[in-house]
Amino acid sequence: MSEDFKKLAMTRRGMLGATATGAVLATTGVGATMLGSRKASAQSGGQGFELAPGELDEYYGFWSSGQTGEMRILGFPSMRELVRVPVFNRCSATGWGQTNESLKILTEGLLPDTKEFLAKRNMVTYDNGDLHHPHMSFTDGTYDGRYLFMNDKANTRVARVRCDVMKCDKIIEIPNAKAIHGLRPQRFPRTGYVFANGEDETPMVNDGSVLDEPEKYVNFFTAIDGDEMKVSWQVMVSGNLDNLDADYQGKYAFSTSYNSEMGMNLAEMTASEMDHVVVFNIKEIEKGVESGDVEMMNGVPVIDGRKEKNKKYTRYIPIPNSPHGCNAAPDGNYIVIAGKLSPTCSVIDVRKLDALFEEDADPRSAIVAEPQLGLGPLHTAFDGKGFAYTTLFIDSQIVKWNIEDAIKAYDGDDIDPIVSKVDVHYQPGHNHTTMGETKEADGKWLLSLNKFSKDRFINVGPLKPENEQLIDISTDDMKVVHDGPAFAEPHDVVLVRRDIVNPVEVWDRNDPMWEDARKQAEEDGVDLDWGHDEPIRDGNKVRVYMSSVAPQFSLEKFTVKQGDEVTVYVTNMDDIDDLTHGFSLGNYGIAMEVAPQATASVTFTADRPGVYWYYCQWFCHALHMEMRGRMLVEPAGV
Ligand code: RUQ
Ligand code: CUA
Repeated sequence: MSEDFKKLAMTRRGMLGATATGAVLATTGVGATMLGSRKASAQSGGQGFELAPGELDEYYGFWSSGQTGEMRILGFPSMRELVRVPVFNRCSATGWGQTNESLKILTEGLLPDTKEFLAKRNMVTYDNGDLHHPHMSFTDGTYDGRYLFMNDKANTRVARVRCDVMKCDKIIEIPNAKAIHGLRPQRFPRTGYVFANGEDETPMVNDGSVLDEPEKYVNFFTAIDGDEMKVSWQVMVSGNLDNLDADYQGKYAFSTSYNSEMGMNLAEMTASEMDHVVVFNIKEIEKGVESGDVEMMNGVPVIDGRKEKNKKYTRYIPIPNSPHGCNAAPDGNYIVIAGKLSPTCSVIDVRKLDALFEEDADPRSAIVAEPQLGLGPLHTAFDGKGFAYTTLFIDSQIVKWNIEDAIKAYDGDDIDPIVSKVDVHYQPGHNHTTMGETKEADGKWLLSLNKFSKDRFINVGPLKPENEQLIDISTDDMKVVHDGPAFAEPHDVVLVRRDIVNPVEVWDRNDPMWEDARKQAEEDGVDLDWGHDEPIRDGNKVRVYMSSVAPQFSLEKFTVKQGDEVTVYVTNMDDIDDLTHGFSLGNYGIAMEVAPQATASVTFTADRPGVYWYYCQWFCHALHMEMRGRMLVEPAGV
């Protein structure tokens, strides 16, 4: 019958062409081309952000979702949400967390003791995540469109999303460290390393032998090989680590620490006037790892970079009270540290860092400016024209200031670096400019990610959305032109020029994502593309191979026995863009997405006897409702 299905599928598509194959339903390209020449409407003097129907955005926005655990892709500057990419969460639409392909990604990078711990709770992986910081891979100081990397603060993980298909392909749990927070890919020469900060300090051997003895707690900075997604090395540090950035030269990385005190409560954590930024000397650390100046901890070479230890690896720059944001300016010369409890930003000149690593250097010698900007500075973005834009959480404002003027003022010149301030609504955390964390910063748009929306939208009850405001910075003043509500809790965003990101329209049948399915089909002597008429039985393990071509599955039914461990493989043989099928198995709690030319699989125990319908849950065709079939489960003992 699979031969028949194949023929039928081919004939149907050949005969009816675009009408019946779903091409009509899936067409979006025509409208886009027709309307493509229309100009976005100009907003009072500045640039347009609203798009007419069918017009396309200039930028991709890759949004974190905080405690929702997914990544989101928005068109920018229209701020239209396009797609959600499940990462640390579960997803009903795509089957992320159910399919064998996603479960492999969600489980293979867990630490052994985590697997054990979860197994005792009848879990295979963590169910939640807290995704703060998505960042794209770099080559030579600008985005290269290969990968996006992101952290999970909740369960100490780092994930990678492939930009060709916009799916997560690797998740690793980081040993030794706790609560991965700040994360940045290396900018130069390429990514390379992905750096990740551990925020929460714990005893090194965290087995209960040390509990309430904070003086024995430690914290870790981690370098991950972004190509292999393996931890390369770690540095043990003093104080906790918050946000980080890397330079444009490939020599140093920087982490803020709001708790140099290693305090355990609010009073202790904010006790001292000065905290610090840790500067990591990447080349020296690599040499140290190479020469074996490390302690192996859970399989990772760890360099001791604590404050009074081996000074060649790290430097601790004193920074006023509880610094937070850490952002490298596109000119490659400056790192801006936001003061949070201090109304200042501290500017580090990276050209002074070699000297900082000399014996007996003044630890503040690389600071070249410290402008007073306003209350609660959290993060800074750049326009590539010498200006910095810092969010002021407590003032609910963004302040635009000139970096060179701030340096002159620090040198004693009577000059005010502040250019202007704009109100945002309310309490901004991160902000981001178009291409702003690359050497190609273009100074067109600024996005302010505000933690509170309060009265900006109709009331939805006590739990309110965040408010992300679009700000036109193409002219001298800053103009808020759009309010964009978003659900929990987009911390951070990267805004990437459209030409850099080039995802495919349909999957490649040879994609590694379903490598296991390919191997299994080969072992079973089955054509994974077109499926097989009869389930393959191997003891109580049963494998069902089917394909889908709109509006049919190759199997209208299959039969298994109660108690069988069933794996269903579905291959979508449609190769038209936007023609996704799905597989939902009613009252078995199973659903998955199968995009064009993809294979997806799911394994479950058929412990409910009877007739169970499966159906395609992605609207694919005029006869989409008819795209269904039956699983017949014979009762045990029959
Ligand atoms: S941190 S609001 Cu998680 Cu990005 Cu600064
Ligand atoms: Cu196939 Cu809906």
